[in-house]
Amino acid sequence: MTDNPSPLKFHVPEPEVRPGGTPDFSNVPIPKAGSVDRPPVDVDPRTIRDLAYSIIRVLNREGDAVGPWAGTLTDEEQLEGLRHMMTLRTFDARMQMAQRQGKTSFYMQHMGEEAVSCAFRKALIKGDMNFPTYRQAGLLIAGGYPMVDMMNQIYSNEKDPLKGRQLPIMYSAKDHGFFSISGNLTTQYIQAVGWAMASAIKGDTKIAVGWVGDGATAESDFHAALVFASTYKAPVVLNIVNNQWAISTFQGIARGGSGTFAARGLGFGIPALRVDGNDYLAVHAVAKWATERARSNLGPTLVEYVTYRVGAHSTSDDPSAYRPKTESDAWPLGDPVIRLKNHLIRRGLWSDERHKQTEAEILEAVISAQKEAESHGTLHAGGKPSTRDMFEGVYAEMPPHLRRQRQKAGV
Ligand SMILES: Cc1ncc(C[n+]2csc(CCOP(=O)(O)OP(=O)(O)O)c2C)c(N)n1
Ligand SMILES: [Mg+2]
Repeated sequence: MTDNPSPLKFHVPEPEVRPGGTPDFSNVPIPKAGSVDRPPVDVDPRTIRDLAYSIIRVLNREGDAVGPWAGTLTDEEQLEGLRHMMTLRTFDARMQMAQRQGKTSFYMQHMGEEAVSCAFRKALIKGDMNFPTYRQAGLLIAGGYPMVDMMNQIYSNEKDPLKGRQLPIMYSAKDHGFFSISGNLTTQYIQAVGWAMASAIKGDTKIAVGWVGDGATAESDFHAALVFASTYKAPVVLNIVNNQWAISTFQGIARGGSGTFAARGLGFGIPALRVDGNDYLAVHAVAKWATERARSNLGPTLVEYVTYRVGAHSTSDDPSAYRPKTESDAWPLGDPVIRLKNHLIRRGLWSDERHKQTEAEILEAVISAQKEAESHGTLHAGGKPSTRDMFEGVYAEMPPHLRRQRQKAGV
């Protein structure tokens, strides 16, 4: 023991830059597209630990699809993928505006992250269940869920499938493999593992997918989910969407001393991959790999999507208070819509003219859904769910205190 011990220090990670500074992403090394091996799905996890520290990429700077992860989608599927991402972006823009017009109290956008949920959805089959966060509406858009039902929920109007009982954008659609979103972050991660275990216990063939943001991995539920998933080799894919920010907190706080978020899986013996989240083709290829593992009784896979949240956290947030305004322009993995568009143009399957025309068609379809939804009411105008609905559908049998309250309300 020393007689004069030095004072102990406490460490708080700091982002590279603050507002007014020059954006710097030198902490995000970007491997060349096509440079990461694609192991067989039954690989021994101990031999692919490096995949938790690299980034699987398919689309290169020139817009070519290269390397062993390329080739999981047909031309038609790629064109459809582009349309899904464009639809989500337009949907977001219209709903963001609707919030500013007072038609809903709240909205959350996906700008920059469209590839993650849109491409992942295409690796799933009917009956599989997602346990999403609020930033995976692409699962619904790419799964063909009606936009008008999403808008009815956002407006909490008389056709709201959830009857005004959920915060706007916290959808729930069992038939579309979309478990009810919880505002309490990361509760869904353990639920995903539990659902997957139940599916296996029943001898079913359906798999589960858990979703979490970089910030919310700091919740205890994240770690508990990994324990159960690894011990019982649950048929689940565990996704981490690392969009660099958790409201105003940069990813370094939740990541702490760990090399990457994906690397958290290694201590549990769970195969862990990092993928370019702005590369539709790479996201799909990794989603196929991970879902095939789950379907083949090979157990869980942890996937980190490296992406960037271009927009504000929500309509209640102002990012200029905590990051440089130009930071999104400096993001080294580009824009997912533009990257897939350029790839399709390079292959002669698409053109700038067709892109503009499709943008106009999508805008028209979104506006038409919006008009229909608004005819059923918005936050402060028109039809609303009935007061009676507030009491229904929560308990199988209504408890006495709720019955009394309902009688008092006269409904
Ligand atoms: C348990 C819990 N803690 C805190 C919050 C408040 N909160 C809502 S979103 C959010 C940030 C989450 O960031 P991240 O997980 O990175 O997801 P992102 O919004 O970036 O997609 C916080 C702190 C909450 N809803 N639940
Ligand atoms: Mg985040």
